[in-house]
Amino acid sequence: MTITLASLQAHEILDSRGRPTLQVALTTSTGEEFTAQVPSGASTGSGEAVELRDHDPERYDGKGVLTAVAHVNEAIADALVGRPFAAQADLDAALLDLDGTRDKSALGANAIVGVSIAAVRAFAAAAARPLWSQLSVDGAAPRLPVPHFNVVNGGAHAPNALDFQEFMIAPIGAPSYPEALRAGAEIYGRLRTRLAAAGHAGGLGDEGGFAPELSHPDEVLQILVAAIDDAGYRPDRHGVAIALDPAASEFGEHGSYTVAGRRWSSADLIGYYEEIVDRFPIWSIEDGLGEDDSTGWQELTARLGERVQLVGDDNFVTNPRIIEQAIADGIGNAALIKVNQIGTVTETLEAMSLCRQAGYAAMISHRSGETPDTFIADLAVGSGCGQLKSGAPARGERVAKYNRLLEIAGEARRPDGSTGLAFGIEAR
Ligand code: 2PG
Ligand code: MG
Repeated sequence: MTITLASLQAHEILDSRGRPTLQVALTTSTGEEFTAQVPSGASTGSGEAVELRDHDPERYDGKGVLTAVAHVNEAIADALVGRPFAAQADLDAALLDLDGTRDKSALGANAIVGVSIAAVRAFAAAAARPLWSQLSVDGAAPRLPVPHFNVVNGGAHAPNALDFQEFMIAPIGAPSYPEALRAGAEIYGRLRTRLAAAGHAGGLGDEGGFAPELSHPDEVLQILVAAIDDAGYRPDRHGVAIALDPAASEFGEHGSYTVAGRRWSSADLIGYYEEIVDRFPIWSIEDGLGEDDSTGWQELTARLGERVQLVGDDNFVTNPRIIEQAIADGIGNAALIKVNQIGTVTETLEAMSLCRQAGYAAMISHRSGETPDTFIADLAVGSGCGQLKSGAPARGERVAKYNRLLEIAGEARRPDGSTGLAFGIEAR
C-alpha cells in the first residue's frame, strides 16, 4: 500500500525526565495525521546512533533538540513530502540516504526515528490493519509478551547507592497477559509495603521502580522474593521469575567493576551471577558485564548461557552489524531491542530477524526517558518475540505501554471471548 506524505512537522516536547525530545507529526495525501514521540536513554551504549542535542548552554542545559527539529522540518520534509513510498523499507532507506553517515550524526537518530515511527503508523492505516501487524519478523506469529516490570531502580536511574540498575519481575507462568499485568501490580504494591516496613522512603527512580537505600544486590533479591510470596504468587522460574539489568558498563571498565563498595573482576562477577542464579529465581541477566569486556562476555556465556537468558544491550545497541559479529563470537544469547538505539523501524526488524535466525531471543525495551508513545507495545506483539520491558506498573509513560497491550488483547478477541493472540515466551 503506497503512501504519499503531504506534510511533515516536528516540534520540541518534554520527556518523562523533563528533558526536551521530539514529537513528529506527518499527514498523508488522504488527510490523516500520524504522530510519534521519541524516547531517550541515560545509560547509553557508546555505539548507539547519535541523539542530536543543541549544546546551547542557554537552553535546557544544552539538551535542547531544536537542531533535530529543524532537520525534520527542512531537510527531511524536503526530501520526503510529495514522494510516494510503497513500503516502510523504502522510506527508511530514503532517510539513511539523506543522512549519509554510519551513526546518523548528520540528521540525528532522534529526528530520523520519529519520522520512521510516524510513517509506520501511516502504512498501517493505509492497509487498514492494526499497527502491530506491520511489525512482523520473518513471519513469526504475533504474541502478547511477558511484561518485565522494573520494580527496584538503581544505577544511572536513581540517586541511591545501588549499583545494579534494574531488578525486574517477570510473571512468566501467568495464564494470560491481563493476569501477568495484575501479578505485576499486586507485587509492586506488596513491595511498597515491605520497603516501608523496613524503613525505606517511598521514592521512585526514573522507570517508576522504588529506589531504596540498599547497596548489595542480595538485599534487593531477598525483598523481591518475599514480596512475590506476600502477593500470593510463586517466586520461581515457572511462576514469577526475576530478571536483572545490572547495566555493568556504568560501574566498571576493562573488566574491573565496583559493586557495593567493593572491587570485582569479570571472573568475580560471573561467579556471583552463578551463585545468585542458584539462590534466586533469576531467569534473565542483561548487561551483566561491560560493553568493552568481550572476553568476559564470552566466559559468562560459556558458563551461564545454558541456564539463563543473557541479554546484550550496551554492547549490541540494536545494530544488525554488531549483533551479527556478537553471534559469531559467542556473546550472549539474546538482544535488547530499542528502536532509537539504531534509528529506523526497518533496521530494528532486521536486528530481530538476525536474532531469530541465530536462535537468539529478543526483548523489546523502553528507554529511561520516555513519553506516552506506545509504539513498543505494538512492536513486541507484531514481532512475536514474547518479551517487553517498560518499567514499573506505575507512572503514566510506563503503564501506557502495558495498557496498550490490554487494548491489543481486547481488539484481538474472538467472538467467543477468547483472545486470538498467544501469550508468553515461545518454547524453543
Ligand atoms: C537499559 C535502559 C532501559 P536507558 O539500560 O536497558 O531500561 O536504560 O534508557 O537509560 O539506556
Ligand atoms: Mg540495559
